Amino acid sequence: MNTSTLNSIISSAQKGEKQLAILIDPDKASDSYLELLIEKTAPLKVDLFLVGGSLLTDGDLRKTINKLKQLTTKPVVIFPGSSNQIAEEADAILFLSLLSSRNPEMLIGNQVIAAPYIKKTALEVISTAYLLIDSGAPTTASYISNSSPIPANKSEIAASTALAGQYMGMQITYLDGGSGAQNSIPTNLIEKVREYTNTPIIVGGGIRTAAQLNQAYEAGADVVVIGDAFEKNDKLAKELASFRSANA
Ligand code: 1GP
Repeated sequence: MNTSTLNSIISSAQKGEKQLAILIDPDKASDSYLELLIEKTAPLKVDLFLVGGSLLTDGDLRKTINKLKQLTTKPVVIFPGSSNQIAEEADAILFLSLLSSRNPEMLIGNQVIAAPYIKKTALEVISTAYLLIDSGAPTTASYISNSSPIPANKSEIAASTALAGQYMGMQITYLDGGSGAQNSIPTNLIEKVREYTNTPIIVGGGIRTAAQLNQAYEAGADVVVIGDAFEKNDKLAKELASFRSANA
């Protein structure tokens, strides 16, 4: 089984090399948008691209992945919002179980539906403990998943949940406030999860500045995901580029 994307995330995490992922929403990813995004973010040394969304309307996942594969040699990883977001053109898929929920469909139902389709592809499958954390207001992810996020001030619940995921064999922990989150994940919550688990930690949701990126890294995030802010702020790539080169 192919494990190259996971191995690269683990080995960078072990070396303390902080990784940056860009989340692409296929609904917003015209060819020209992707071309511009790749050009603007080239100085950032992006480590991987995530593609997917809690709700896709007119976007085309496969087309977005194909275009990205033409534009970058970095891994393109599906971050599926549902069991039909599978495309063999990607390098890997985060096989998510929404451990913060008590919704059986998000914990195991969708995974059973997706598994036989994934089996027919050469996708690298990365088992991921996925935790939604309350970010101040409902997000598309919390609404569509019909689940309550973990309260942001309950770091011990997040840490215990992440540890349970690790004990169940999950390879990565993803702490997500949801795309466009009002508040990013509190640093003390990331720290607590870091204290409890030794899987790589991905953090995303509402990160809009270099300072927030740095705080997430300092708290123990190995990979930080930014999506919404790149769509809304033209200057962000420049701001992050100076931060990334100063901290490389
Ligand atoms: C959302 O973690 C990702 O699932 C990224 O969030 O779009 O707010 O950057 P943003």
